[in-house]
Amino acid sequence: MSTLAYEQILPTVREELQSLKIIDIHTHLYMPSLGSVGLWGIDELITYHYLEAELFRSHSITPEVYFSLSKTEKADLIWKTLFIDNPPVSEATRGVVAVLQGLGLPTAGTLETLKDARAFFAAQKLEDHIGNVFNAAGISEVVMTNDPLDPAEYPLWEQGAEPDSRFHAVVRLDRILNKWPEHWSILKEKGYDVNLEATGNTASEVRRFISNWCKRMKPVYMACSLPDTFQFPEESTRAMFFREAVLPVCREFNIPMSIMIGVRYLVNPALKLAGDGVGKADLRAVERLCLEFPDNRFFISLLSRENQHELCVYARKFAQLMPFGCWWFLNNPSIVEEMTRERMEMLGTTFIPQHSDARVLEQVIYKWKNTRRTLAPILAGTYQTLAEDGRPVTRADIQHDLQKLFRSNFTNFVAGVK
Ligand code: FIX
Ligand code: ZN
Repeated sequence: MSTLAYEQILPTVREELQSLKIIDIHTHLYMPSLGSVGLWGIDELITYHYLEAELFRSHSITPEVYFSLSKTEKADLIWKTLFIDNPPVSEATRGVVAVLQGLGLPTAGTLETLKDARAFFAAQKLEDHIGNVFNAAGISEVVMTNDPLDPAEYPLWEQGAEPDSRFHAVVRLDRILNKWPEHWSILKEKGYDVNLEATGNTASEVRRFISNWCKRMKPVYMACSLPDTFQFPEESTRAMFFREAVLPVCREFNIPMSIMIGVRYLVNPALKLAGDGVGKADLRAVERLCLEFPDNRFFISLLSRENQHELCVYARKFAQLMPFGCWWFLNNPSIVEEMTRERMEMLGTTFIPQHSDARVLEQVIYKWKNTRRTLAPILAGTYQTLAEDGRPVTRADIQHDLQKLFRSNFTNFVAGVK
């Protein structure tokens, strides 16, 4: 294959990114058989917690009054405040506009636009709509976040929720690892010999619980989010569960553990899901996990911008670490650019650049449009510099790397192959 001239590199990267079918490795989307746990449609898009946080900066309504409104009333208020009264220039507001554009709908900041969108979504059949949305986003499949202790979700799994090859399961463990006192009794009621103090058979029973859910869900990995204060080792129930339950089950099923560190939960409780903040983590905990568990593989995403460079250093020390995504408050072009450049410079293509974290189905359209738009010049710049330094670049080189970055780094890591 012929080498690319300097000026051909950026358009080639753009073309290959556009035609690539991406695997979205962390979302809060759900396969259709999990029913209303999965969110979709214009009112869910407009009441996304990112937009709720932005509403309170532009309107005098208090969170208490806002959260007493109906879904439609909330969406009406956000639409008027953030899309009509003000141009939607933030990442999250512009995202809704990009979704409407991606679905061929009107995008003007008027009440008519919202009325047209509601009519469009009301006419959609979810099964067909999922395919249309995945096509528009350029993704082949997504990874879910499945909580075996979520009362809205676990009964559906116990009744035998129909799998869907476009949706991969993940066993999410926050309620066990971070909120044991509030949740131990659910395991007890289900016949597991556990107690609040996590003594006796608790660790082995938690291991049995997690193992049983892995048999049921067939997850591609297990996951948890962790506070910025996370430490390991430490004298805690969480550390014991990691050592005696979670990581042994990961080895039993040969799947990675995804740890997402840096959340300061409910900094402002009144904002509910929008109330979380961010804090810099102590990555010596990651270092200790890698040293103590060399046979475990870890996906890792950190919420603080200040942790990103040291994560690249740790990934150079421990091949069992797979950095992924520009998580949550980092998923903005100004930071995605910085993070991706330093990852390419220090890790080559041995990381996963992005996940959407989509909570509403159609968000994948704007989140992946943003990622392609932001990353194209970063990736092209890397190849242009390589060409300047004497190594001509081909379209095949670019195809090879994009496949790794957005597909096979994930599929190989979950399978445990290099
Ligand atoms: O813990 C997580 O999976 C976070 O991504 C979410 O809790 C968070 O609310 C989110 O959706 C961020 O984008
Ligand atoms: Zn998430």
